[in-house]
Amino acid sequence: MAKPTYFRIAFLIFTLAAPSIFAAPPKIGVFIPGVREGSPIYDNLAKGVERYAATVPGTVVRIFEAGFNQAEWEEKLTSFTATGNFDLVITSNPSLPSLINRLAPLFPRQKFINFDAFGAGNPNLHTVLYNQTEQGYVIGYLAGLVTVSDMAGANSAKRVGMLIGQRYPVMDRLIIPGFERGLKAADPAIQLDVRVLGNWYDATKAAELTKSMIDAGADVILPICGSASQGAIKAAQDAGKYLVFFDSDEYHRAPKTILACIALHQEELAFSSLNEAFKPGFPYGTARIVGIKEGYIELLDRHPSYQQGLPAQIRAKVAAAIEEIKNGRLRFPVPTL
Ligand code: RBF
Repeated sequence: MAKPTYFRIAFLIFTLAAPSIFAAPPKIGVFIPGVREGSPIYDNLAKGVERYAATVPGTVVRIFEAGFNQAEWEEKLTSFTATGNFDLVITSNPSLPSLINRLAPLFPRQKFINFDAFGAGNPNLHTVLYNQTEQGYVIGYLAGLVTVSDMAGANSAKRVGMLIGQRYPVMDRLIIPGFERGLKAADPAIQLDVRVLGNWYDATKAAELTKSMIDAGADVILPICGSASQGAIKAAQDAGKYLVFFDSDEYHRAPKTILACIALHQEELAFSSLNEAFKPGFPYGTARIVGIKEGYIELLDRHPSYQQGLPAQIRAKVAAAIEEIKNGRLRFPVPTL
C-alpha cells in the first residue's frame, strides 16, 4: 500500500475516534449550598444543568444538597469534589469563591463555575455576579410608589420592610443600598425597616417578623429568606398587605398579595454557560457581572397579577426607570465585595 493511503486510513480512524476522545459527554457536579426545595436560586441552577444534560446525551449530572449548616459546606464541597471525578463543579452562592479558592491546591485541575458570586484570579474558577443593586433599585422604586399610593392595602406611613435570611456582603453592599435608593427615588421620606431571620428556613419566625414590621407601619415587604418566605406570605395575606419578590416568578403563591417579582434568569445562565464551558477559550479565571441590559435580571411585568394589581401610573413609572437602565442613563456600578 502506498504511503499516502496509510495516512488517509490513519486520518479516517482519527476523525471517527476524535469526537469520543475530545468531546466525551461531561460529568457535572452541582453543589447546592442549602436545599433546592423552596429556594428558586438553587432550583433554577439545577434546572439549567438538567436542561443542558438533556441536550447532550450521555452527560452525567450529580446534584448534591449541602444543607443549611454553613459550617459543614467546606468539608462537603471537598469530599464532593474529591469523589465525583467531575469535569466541572457548578454552584451558586456569594460565599463559595473563598471556599473554592481554599480547595484549589488540593484539586489543581478541577474547573468550577460559581454564580451569584464574585471572584477573579483563580484560573480554574469562573464567577458570574448579578447586578443586584439594579435589581434592588427597580423593585424598591416600585415598593416606594406603592407605599405612598392610595392602593387598598397601603397606609399613610411611608414605611417599607425587608426580611432577610442573614447579612452578607452582597446583601449589605448591593441589595439593601439598591432597594433603599429605589425607595428614596419614589419619595425621599420613605423609611426602610430591615429584619434578619438568622436562617433560610424558619417560616414561623418569618411570619412573626413580618407581622411585627406590618404592626410598625410597613405595607410592602421584600422577603429574601429562602423557604421561610412562606411565613412572610401568610402574615402579609392575614394583614391585607403587600409583598414583592426577588429571584423568580412567585405570583402563583399569593395572587393579589405579591405585586411584583424581579427574576434572576439563573436557569438560562446555567444553560448558556454550560454550552460554552467545555469549549476551549471559556473564560475561567474571570468574574462577569450581568444585569437587566444583558437579560439576566428581569421584572416580570407581563404577568396578570402585575398588570391587574398595580395602578397604571405606577407601572408606567417603573417601566420608565427600566428604560433608563437599559439605555444607560441610570447606572448602578457594582461596588467591590
Ligand atoms: N437564598 C435562598 O433563596 N436560599 C438559601 O438557602 C440561601 N442561603 C444563603 C446562604 C448564604 C451563606 C448566603 C451568603 C446567601 C444565601 N442565600 C440564599 C441568598 C442568595 O445568595 C441570594 O442573595 C438571594 O437569593 C437573592 O438573590
